[in-house]
Amino acid sequence: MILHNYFRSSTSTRLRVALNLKGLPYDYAAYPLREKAHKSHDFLRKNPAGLVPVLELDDGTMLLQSLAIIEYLDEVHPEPALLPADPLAKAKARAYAYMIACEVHPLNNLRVLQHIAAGYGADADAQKAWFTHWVAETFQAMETMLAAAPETGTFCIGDTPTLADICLYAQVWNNKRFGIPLDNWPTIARIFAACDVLHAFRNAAPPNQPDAE
Ligand SMILES: N[C@@H](CCC(=O)N[C@@H](CS)C(=O)NCC(=O)O)C(=O)O
Repeated sequence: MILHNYFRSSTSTRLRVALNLKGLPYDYAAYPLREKAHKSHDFLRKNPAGLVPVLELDDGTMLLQSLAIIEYLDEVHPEPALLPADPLAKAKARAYAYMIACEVHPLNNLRVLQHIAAGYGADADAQKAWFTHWVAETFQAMETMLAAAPETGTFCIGDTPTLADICLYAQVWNNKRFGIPLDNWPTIARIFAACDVLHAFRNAAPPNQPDAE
């Protein structure tokens, strides 16, 4: 498999963690977003939406959307499971994942920050305030939920990492770019730290990628 991705992309980090947890080897193809490598003709043939990551399977199939790809990997390579088997626990794991993937990441994506800069005059400080606002909205709610939920363990759901932790871990790395501390969210900080000591997570972190700057 070839992972078409970028070290700083949090959706790419999600996929790298999932591949590592499953023990699946892949070739790393880097697309520097600031240089618009993801808008090249070559990449747009892989994903017409011009977004990373794309997972190219051995038969040339291009898989898009990090959560869809992770669920595909989980079905084809079931061990270790990245979603709980119990339907209720599975729904809760997905809910945390979607809180980040649907309610934080799309608002803070590079193209959104570039759009509010170019179209609405948002300078670096305004972009940071925007990014921080959307993180805080969801992280505060997640912290409240995780601190209260009986199923919260070492990780978001129990004591093994799931899709929820994968999304949490990648988003916290994204937050670091804007200097957002975790002080107000101690349960999230604890879960991030529990992930970060695992090789599968740490190895997937942005600074540990071949294209890291
Ligand atoms: N929902 C998609 C989002 C993919 C996405 O937005 N990727 C970002 C990097 S994290 C990207 O390619 N951004 C390029 C841009 O904004 O121009 C997924 O989960 O795969």
